[in-house]
Amino acid sequence: SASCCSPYSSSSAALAEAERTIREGPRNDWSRDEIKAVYDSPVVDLLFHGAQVHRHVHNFREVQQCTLLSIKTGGCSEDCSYCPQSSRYSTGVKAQKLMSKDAVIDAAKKAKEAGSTRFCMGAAWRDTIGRKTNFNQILDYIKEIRGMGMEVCCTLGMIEKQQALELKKAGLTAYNHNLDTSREYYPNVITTRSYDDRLETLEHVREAGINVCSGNYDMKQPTSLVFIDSIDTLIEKNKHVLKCFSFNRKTGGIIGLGEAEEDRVGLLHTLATLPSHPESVPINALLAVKGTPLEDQKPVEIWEMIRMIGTARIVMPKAMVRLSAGRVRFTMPEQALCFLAGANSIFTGEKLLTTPNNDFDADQLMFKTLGLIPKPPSFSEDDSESENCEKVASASH
Ligand code: SAM
Ligand code: DTB
Ligand code: SF4
Ligand code: FES
Repeated sequence: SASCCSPYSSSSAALAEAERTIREGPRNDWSRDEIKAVYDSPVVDLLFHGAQVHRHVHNFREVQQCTLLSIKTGGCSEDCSYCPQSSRYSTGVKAQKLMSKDAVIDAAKKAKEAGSTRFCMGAAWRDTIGRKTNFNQILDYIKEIRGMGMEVCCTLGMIEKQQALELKKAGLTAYNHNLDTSREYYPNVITTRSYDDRLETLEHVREAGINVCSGNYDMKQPTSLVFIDSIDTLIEKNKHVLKCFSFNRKTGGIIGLGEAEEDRVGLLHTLATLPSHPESVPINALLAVKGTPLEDQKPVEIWEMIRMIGTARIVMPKAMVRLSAGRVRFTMPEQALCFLAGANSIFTGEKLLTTPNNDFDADQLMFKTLGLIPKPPSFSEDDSESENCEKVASASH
């Protein structure tokens, strides 16, 4: 692109867009070319201006630690070509049933003791349709772990709106559902569901928040409502009257699948132009697992991670940008660059879902060496939220 071509020019799209973001706040009318220009900026600019936006919007040294647990492993009917849990590939991952309550709560307690503030449960399912018993069990796990003072999030595949409402009511902090790659590249990676199927689930999760809100604003102060064109700006501008405003969506992607840079830009563009930015954006680097169709992919380089993270930070300033799978391959100085570019969340604990993660001791040392601060859990201002959601959830039956 024209914005970054002269070797003698010190201006870049990363600089211009970071300044605009700081001046005008988040926006979701990005064009693909604008995002491409940020992505193509010199790496040092992505590092510096990513850091600028990061420290303007967040507590710069704070990094969220969250622990993953695979509560239902393997035997998945989908064909995601990166995934060791698909039943179509021989990866040595054994299919298991949903873990018992005791085992899950025990793992959450251990994670909390180790300093984690968010507990994430993953299930290898295409969707939750027809899994009522298991789904209800998971609602119970969520309530219990939330009651321990941790943020709880989960990723269970595709869900319907009613289920999103029930999750919200149980106290779920966020729902994770990745778009993974660009719309164009998607069919090369997954054939058993479409990009639009994924977007639809994200929409259900978003609507669960909006419904809750629209049933829940304080009618005693109607004059303080500011009406704006879209429901998102309406919610944003009326936070003071709307007791709970949006259900957190967590959606990101995975790089190193053989996609072109254009596809990475395409993914970031889709995310940054959602009706509201995701609460959190996981950036995964493929962990090539033996037995999957992607077992021989070339490992992602640190510079590719930095480009993704810095661009995500500049175009979605408020989101938590998560340095997710693949971190185990990066050294401490390499991870330091990711934090500088704008990453502010990681997965800690010995395992991700099925693959090994960074050592507990190595992560402790990294926090100490780099001067990182563990991010405390944050809950919505109003804790009667789940009560209100209950009304809406039962009303919409
Ligand atoms: N079944 C659920 C779903 O598909 O939404 C949740 C679990 S799935 C493992 C969550 C995400 O982990 C995927 O969308 C992908 O981005 C990431 N992931 C899975 N396998 C990976 C691998 N081998 N390397 C890096 N990231 C991976
Ligand atoms: C996400 O984007 N990455 C995490 C979490 N969300 C669920 C999962 C990574 C899984 C890596 C492969 C595995 O351990 O099985
Ligand atoms: Fe199943 Fe999720 Fe793995 Fe795809 S990524 S095979 S849906 S567990
Ligand atoms: Fe919970 Fe990602 S699945 S933080």
